[in-house]
Amino acid sequence: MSEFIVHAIPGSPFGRAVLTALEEKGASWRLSPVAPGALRSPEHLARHPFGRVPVLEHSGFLLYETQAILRYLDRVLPNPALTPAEPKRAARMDQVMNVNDWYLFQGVANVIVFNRVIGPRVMGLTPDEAAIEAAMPKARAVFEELARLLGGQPFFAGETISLADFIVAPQLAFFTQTPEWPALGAPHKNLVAWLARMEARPSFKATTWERVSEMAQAA
Ligand SMILES: N[C@@H](CCC(=O)N[C@@H](CS)C(=O)NCC(=O)O)C(=O)O
Repeated sequence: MSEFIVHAIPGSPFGRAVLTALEEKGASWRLSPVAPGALRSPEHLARHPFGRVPVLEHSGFLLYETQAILRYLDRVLPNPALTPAEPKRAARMDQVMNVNDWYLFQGVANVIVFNRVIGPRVMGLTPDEAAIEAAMPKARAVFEELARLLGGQPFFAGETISLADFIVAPQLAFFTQTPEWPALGAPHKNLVAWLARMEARPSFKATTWERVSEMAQAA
C-alpha cells in the first residue's frame, strides 16, 4: 500500500480526524506541514483552491474536504470498517458528520476554539469576548443535540466506532481547553465519557497537537 501524505497545519481538528482514521487503519502516512501563513500560497491553492486544510495525497491523487477524505480512506483501506453496514446507523453517521461541519464548526468552534485556543497560541491574538458570547446560544444548542444523538450508545452510530466519532472528537477535545467547557460540554455526561473513550485510543494519543508539531519539525 502506497504512502498517504496529509497536507495539514499541526493542530487542525479536521486534519486530526484524517490522521486518526489513518492510524486506526494501520496505514503508512506522513505529514506535509502547511504553515498557517501559506494557506493562500500558489503552492497550497493548487492543492486546495479554497485555501484550507487538510488535503490528502495518495499515489498522485489529491483530495480535499475531510468527509470526502475519510470516506475515501474507508474505501481504500476497508479494515477495520469505519462505516456501519446497517442503513440507519450509516445515516446517523452521515448526519453527525454534517452536524459537525455545518453547526459545530461554523459559528461555534471556529469562533470559540479559534478565539480561546488557536488564535492566542498560533497568532498571539487576544480573545474577542463579544464574539464568543454571541456564539454561545448556538453552541449550547449544538452540544445539546450532539448529546441527544449520542444518547446511551458508546459511539455516535451505535455499538461500533465510525467516521462520525473521528470527525467530532478533535473538535470537542479543543473545547475542553476553553472556559466555556463547563457550560457547554461538561453538563452532558455521555459526551464527557465518549470523549474520554476517544482520547484513550492510541490513534488519538498519536495525533495530539504536540506529537504532530514534532512531526512537522522533523519533516
Ligand atoms: N470543509 C473543510 C473545512 C476545513 C477547514 O476549515 N480547516 C481549517 C483548519 S481546521 C482551515 O483550513 N482554516 C483556515 C482558514 O479558515 O483560513 C473540510 O472539511 O476539510
